[in-house]
Order: sequence, then structure tokens, then C-alpha cells
Amino acid sequence: MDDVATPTLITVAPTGAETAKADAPALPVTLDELVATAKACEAAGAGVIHIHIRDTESAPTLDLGRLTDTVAAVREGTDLVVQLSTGGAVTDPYEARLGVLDADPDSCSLTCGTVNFGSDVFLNPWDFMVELYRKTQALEIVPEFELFDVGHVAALNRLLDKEGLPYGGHVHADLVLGVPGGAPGTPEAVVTMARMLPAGATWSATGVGRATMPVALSALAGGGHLRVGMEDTLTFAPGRPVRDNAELVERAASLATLALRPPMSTDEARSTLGIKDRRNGAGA
Ligand code: KMH
Ligand code: ZN
Repeated sequence: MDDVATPTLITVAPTGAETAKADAPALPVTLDELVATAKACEAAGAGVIHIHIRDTESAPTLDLGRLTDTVAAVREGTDLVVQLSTGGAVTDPYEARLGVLDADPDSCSLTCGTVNFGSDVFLNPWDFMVELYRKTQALEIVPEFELFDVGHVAALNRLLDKEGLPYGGHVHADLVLGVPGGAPGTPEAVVTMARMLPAGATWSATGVGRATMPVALSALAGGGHLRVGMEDTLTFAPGRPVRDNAELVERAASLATLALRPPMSTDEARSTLGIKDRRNGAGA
């Protein structure tokens, strides 16, 4: 497990694909809302933003033009590492999910296996994982491995054995816990999964819903990093809806500071993850 003295990488996942704007009015769904959210979260201590976008009806979309505009706008407005979701919504086809990388993000999510997702199924068969992984390597995009269950950690190790290291040479995973159908949001699950990661890997953890706080506290204690945001958490405390994404980042930053592992800067996030510099055409 990681050194417990390292600063904390905070990722914000502000929107997701599963919540309707009507059910959570503070959810950022337009480009303007997303950029404003990104700026507020950067100021509050985030280093990475995990992005899902919506169409004009606020429905999830993987439209390449919109994704490209989104990457450019968030890159222009902030210094955050721009990570696009390749998970999309549970209904998105594989081709569209592979196409996300053509929007030229710094990073992307890459889920290491299929998982029940409430009454849906989030499909990530082996051949799709490999194709997506090879595309990240070819395009020099840093993947963040999303692990919803213990078997996903085994699949990540198999992927690395067979396909080599990601672009940048560093492995970073996110343990997504508490999804109905995946591993529970408990300290035991955090420790079990973190221990199975390859030597030298860094990891963050995300607790969905009521798992938010136990998972965040377990991750900080275990040397891991944090992912927070309205993709995963809509209730700040029992009976109190989340006001906005920035308050979730502020809480994460406070917890990290209390743990003597304050938030890392965006520059530290870039060097920790091995991100290629695409700002101002630097990577062109
Ligand atoms: N929306 C979930 C089905 C990811 O972003 O890569 C998948 C998800 C994971 O959110
Ligand atoms: Zn996501």
C-alpha cells in the first residue's frame, strides 16, 4: 500500500451518466456548468476531473464533437487533469466508448470487468478491455483503472502481464465501492483490493452513496487517494442533499488535511500519474 505521508490526489466526478438533472438540479450538465464546476473544484483542491457529458436534453451522450469541445474548454479554463469516462452509460455501445479517446483527453477511465449495476449490467468483456487499453497506449492517454470488484483487480494484473505498462509507465486505479452488484463500501474491501494491486501502483477510492465516508476515511488511512463528486454521492449527510460538487471536494480536502496528507497540486497530479502535457499544444 502507498506511503501514508504522501499528499492526496483528489479527483472530482461531477456528473456521471445515471442521475437525471430533474432529480439533482445542481448536477452540471451544460458545458458552461461543467467549466464553472471544474474551476470551483480546482480551487477547492481537486487535481483530476472525471467527465461524463450530456446532450441538449441533459441525457448522457458520447458525441465526439461535444467531447472534443469539452476537453478543450476544461483544459482552457483550468489546470486539472482532464479524464474522460469510457464507461459512459450502461446502454452505450463499445464502438462509441472506444471513440471517446479521439477527443484527446489527458486520461480516461478503463473498467477491468463486467459488473451488475443495480438492475442493469455494466459490460466490460476482456476483448473490449484489451482493445481500449491498446488504444490508450497508442494515443499516449493515461488510463485510470476502475475496479468495482475483487475480480477486477485480478483482471487488471492479467491485463498488465499480457499488454505491458500504460502510457507514462505508472499504474493508477480507482476502487469504486458500494455499487449494488459490486464490492461493498467497507474498510475490508478497500484493504483487500488495494493489497492486490501491483507494486508501485497508486490508487484512489470512491464510495457510492452511504459508502462515501467510510471509504474515504479508509482510503486516507491506507495511503490511498480520493474520488468524490455527484456522480457517486447526492446526499451530503442524512436528509441533506449535496449543494454542489465543490462542497464534496472541500470536505475531501479537509479530511485529507486532517490526515496530514493535504491535497496535491495539479502539477503533482500530472507527475504522479505520468500525464503527457497537451496544454497550449505542448503535446502536438
Ligand atoms: N456509468 C457507469 C455505468 C466510468 O466512468 O468509466 C460507468 C461509469 C464508469 O461511470
Ligand atoms: Zn464515471
